[in-house]
Amino acid sequence: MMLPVLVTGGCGFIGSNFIRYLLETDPDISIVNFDCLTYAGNLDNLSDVARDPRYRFLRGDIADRRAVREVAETGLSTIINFAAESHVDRSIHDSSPFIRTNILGTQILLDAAREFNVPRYLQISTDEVYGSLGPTGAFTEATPLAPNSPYSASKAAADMLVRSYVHTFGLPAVITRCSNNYGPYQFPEKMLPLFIMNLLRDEPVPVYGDGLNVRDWIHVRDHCAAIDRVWREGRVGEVYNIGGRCERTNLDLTNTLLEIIAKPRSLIRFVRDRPGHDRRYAMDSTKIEQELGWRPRIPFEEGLRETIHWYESRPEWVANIRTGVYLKYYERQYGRRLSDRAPKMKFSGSPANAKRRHANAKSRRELPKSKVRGPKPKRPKVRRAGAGRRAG
Ligand code: NAD
Ligand code: TDX
Repeated sequence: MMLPVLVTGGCGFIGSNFIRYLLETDPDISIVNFDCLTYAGNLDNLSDVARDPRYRFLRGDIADRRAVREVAETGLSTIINFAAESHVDRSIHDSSPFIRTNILGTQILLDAAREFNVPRYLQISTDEVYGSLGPTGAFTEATPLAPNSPYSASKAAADMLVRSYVHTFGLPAVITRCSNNYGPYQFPEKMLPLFIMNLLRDEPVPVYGDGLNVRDWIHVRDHCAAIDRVWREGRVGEVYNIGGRCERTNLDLTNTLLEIIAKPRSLIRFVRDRPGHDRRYAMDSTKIEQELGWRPRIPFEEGLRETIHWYESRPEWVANIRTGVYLKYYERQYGRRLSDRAPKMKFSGSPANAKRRHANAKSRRELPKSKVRGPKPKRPKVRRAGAGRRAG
């Protein structure tokens, strides 16, 4: 039997789909899933395959050098690194875990691959490392990296490390960069599962800014098929872009969801924008299509319907996630945004816009005065006598 493939982050969205894909398509495969189970890691995602003799779960942190060495010294045929902090909004709140896992963790995996002569290393990266596009064109593998969020900066740093290990040490590594994935088992902090789950509960959906940001959507199964090709046949030292050829504005996508789930447009809320929000992503996947014969196969509407149905028919999976920690995150991310929302979509949350919003609401009598909140006046920083000391 072949040495195992080490899949890191296999309890997350794409990793769990990829493990299931490998088990379905390769009878001779042997997989070790190495995951430290952050908030996004979920053993339920693989409960159906947990007893498969070709699969083993090992709880471990890729930023823990000793733990990584221990698993690598047992012998591996490949390392496929999915493990990451993956949500842009969380990276804006606190980038520290992103630096630790995405950069340090990648470095530790690369060192282990070198030390134990692992014959293949695949880094799962993202379109976001290229930055943001104008209204036309698409990212190619030659597009310079220009990450705009702490998340994408940490992924770009990891890509640069991989590149340097190929160049300096001859490490047999390859990088894939994919666009926005959708499908089953996605944690509902990302737009699609969040919106689907909210709509199924008749709750509002928070669209950032004007809703005209564009993403290139791909079904996770198409992404898994592409990773499988690149892992087996991709050329060492190369980058392969993977895209769905499916650009949609967030607003178009939201309207499609409303139509499929049969919910009213009144559930749309235009809320304060994500800081530094990239306007448009689009991937040119010509290279993987021509070199490796891959192309996306799942039509978007079909994949979307199937995905909605999946969330609808998994109330237990959803209930296990919608616990206190998730609700606390939701409140932090959306509580203020939803109560501050603009009455008209075209205004964003800048102070100047808040003034216009206020005036607009008053003149149209759209909002009761008490509900219109402008930016809070800045309070002077005055230290109260005795502040910081406990009354004793
Ligand atoms: P996810 O957040 O759903 O899952 C991440 C997984 O990594 C979780 O199981 C988590 O427990 C694990 N993990 C986190 N830190 C770890 C650590 N220090 N050690 C071990 N395990 C750790 O992410 P996802 O959406 O499945 O993304 C997987 C990969 O694909 C990421 O590298 C991401 O950057 C990349 N990617 C994602 C998308 C997308 O649309 N979701 C698109 C392109 C690329
Ligand atoms: O509540 C929301 N409202 C909203 O309008 C959320 C969560 C998102 N959005 C917008 C922001 C984006 O324009 O929807 C779009 C998609 O947002 P996310 O689902 O957060 O994805 P994105 O920021 O595009 O990044 C995703 O694709 C690339 C993944 O999260 C990354 O891990 C991947 O690298």
